[in-house]
Amino acid sequence: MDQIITLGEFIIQKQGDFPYAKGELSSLLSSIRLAAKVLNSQIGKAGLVDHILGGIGTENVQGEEQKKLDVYANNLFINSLKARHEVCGIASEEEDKLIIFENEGGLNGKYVVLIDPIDGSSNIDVNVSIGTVFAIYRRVSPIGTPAVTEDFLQSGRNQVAAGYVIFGSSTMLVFTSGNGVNGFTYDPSVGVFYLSHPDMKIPESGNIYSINEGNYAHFYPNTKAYVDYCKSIDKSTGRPYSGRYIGSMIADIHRTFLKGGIYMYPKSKVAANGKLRLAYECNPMAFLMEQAGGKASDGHQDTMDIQITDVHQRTPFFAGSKNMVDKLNEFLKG
Ligand code: AHM
Ligand code: MG
Repeated sequence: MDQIITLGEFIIQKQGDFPYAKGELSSLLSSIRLAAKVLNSQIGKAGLVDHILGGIGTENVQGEEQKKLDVYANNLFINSLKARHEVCGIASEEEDKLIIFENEGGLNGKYVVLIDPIDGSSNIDVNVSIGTVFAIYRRVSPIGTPAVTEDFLQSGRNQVAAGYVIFGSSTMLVFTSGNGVNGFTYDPSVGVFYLSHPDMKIPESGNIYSINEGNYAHFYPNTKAYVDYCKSIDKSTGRPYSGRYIGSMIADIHRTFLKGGIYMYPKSKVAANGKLRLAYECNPMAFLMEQAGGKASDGHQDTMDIQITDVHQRTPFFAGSKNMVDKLNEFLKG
């Protein structure tokens, strides 16, 4: 790369690429960038600071124990997005109900944000990568009125931007606004995200499969058959594949973006629709995947074509290299 570009500069340069560009989406992305920086500094201290680490004894809407950092991150993103007056409402994994901004700035906001503030919460205590994943839509309700449920139940195809932040060995923000995928790496000493992965493309094929295979006994026969296929020997297709499963979807998908492979969270006899949430986990990842030349599916249809009826609905999720997702779909069709 012959030129150093910061995320801030990139957003300004590309403003014209955003649909309905008037700087609002840029401002919105800037507030996510700011929250990501603050969260980064807190996550770095998570092992040190007792009042952030560990459970607080309440459960979120999914019935999962909320970690303190989840609550912190949730409030951070809500407050940061509210402050910019571009957003009329937020749906969060941590909130049972939609958050509708009824202040003047909120009523006039043109976008809704759907977010999982901390994905991979169970990895916080063990110092393993976690992340934030978000989807941005234009509202469908009239500007000047409070946001309504329909604003949040839009087809994944209507996303105007989506992205994730991975807090790993370095912190990265990866996003798309429908013109390819770009990744930015954070330099904490300067407090700046630099464009490090321009125009990310996922390899068409790979040799890594990523699934919680501890659930194998609960999988349906077609899923078991595909997992067995990944582990069987066929040198012409690079099998057996390597198995990698971090247990943080963002980290597993990030690796998949860079190295190729397939990430899977299937339905099973104990999880009728898998585990991951369509609106704020799968749809944004599917948008990024397609923009990078990859694919995301529930085994039957593309993730972004799934009909959404509930903001917290779950879906089986398979994402990664196009050829591998196509192969998986063949197995699940049977
Ligand atoms: P979370 O948002 O509550 O952290 O849950 C989502 C996470 C994903 O990051 C990850 O892929 C999955 O749950 C792991 O679940 P499991 O332990 O069942 O394999
Ligand atoms: Mg979470």
